[in-house]
Amino acid sequence: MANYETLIDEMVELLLGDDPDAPVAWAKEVVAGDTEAIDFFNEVFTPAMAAIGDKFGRLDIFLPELIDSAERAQAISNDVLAPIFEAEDGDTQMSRGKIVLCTVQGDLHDIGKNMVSLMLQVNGFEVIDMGINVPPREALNRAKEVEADILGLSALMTTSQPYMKECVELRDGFGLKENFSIIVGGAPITAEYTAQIGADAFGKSAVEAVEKCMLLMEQRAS
Ligand code: B1M
Repeated sequence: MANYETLIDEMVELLLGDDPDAPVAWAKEVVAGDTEAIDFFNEVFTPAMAAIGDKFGRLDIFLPELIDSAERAQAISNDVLAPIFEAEDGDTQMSRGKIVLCTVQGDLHDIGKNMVSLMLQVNGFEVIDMGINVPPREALNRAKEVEADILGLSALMTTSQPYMKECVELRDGFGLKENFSIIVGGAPITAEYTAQIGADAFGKSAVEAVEKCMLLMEQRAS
């Protein structure tokens, strides 16, 4: 049984250490051992990034270190985890549904959103990823234009969260509620906030985002 606390500490140390290549080499070893890639992502990678965020919030580290650690984390995600999840790919012949996905306006964080995108794709969803800093109207227009089933919104900052609310209000105001559902997620987002803004679903993690999107598709079909 892996000791996640120790692995979290090791990952944080390597993300902030002198050797930029060490985190990828270390992560490869960890997932080659007795830790499943998905458990590594949920129980080590994501909490380690939260710990990096806490250090930044406490001024233990500064922006250059935050940027370097994010690049190293993205490399673990792209070079170690993504190939494993892609290899475990399910039945991609069948499309479970079409999802327009983006990080909302004012927000440049995309490590989590990219993992959500990957997980949705390997589980058979067609994902149209609009990237980061996407204004509400652009997101809604794209969802309408491509006849999406679901619009997925990611936000990592309290300052960008209100754009999720704006997306829901605009969708409902334009009479598009029947056209597509809205799922929201990101570190500061909660089920309470989701209900408060009238979004249709909340994903706490990339895995939960897939489960919730499947549920939304079932609800839309019934
Ligand atoms: Co920034 N940052 N950052 N940052 N950053 C946070 C978010 C912060 C909480 C750190 C802190 O101070 N404690 C803080 C926000 C505070 C607040 O909101 N009040 C913050 C700040 C302040 C900033 C800047 C303002 C710093 C500055 O410039 N002075 C700046 C803002 C830039 C901007 O967006 N306009 C900034 C910049 C950056 C970097 C560019 C350096 C880098 C991002 C690189 C990138 O994304 N390409 C970065 C990082 C890495 C972080 C932290 C440390 C880690 C984020 C991350 O990648 N987590 C973050 C601290 C934290 O999150 N606690 C922080 C790992 C990732 C796997 O988790 O994204 O939560 P997460 O995604 C999860 C789930 O949330 C969920 O699934 C994912 C996988 O399981 N999920 C969804 C996510 N989206 C979903 C969508 C769904 C469903 C589920 O449905 C559609």
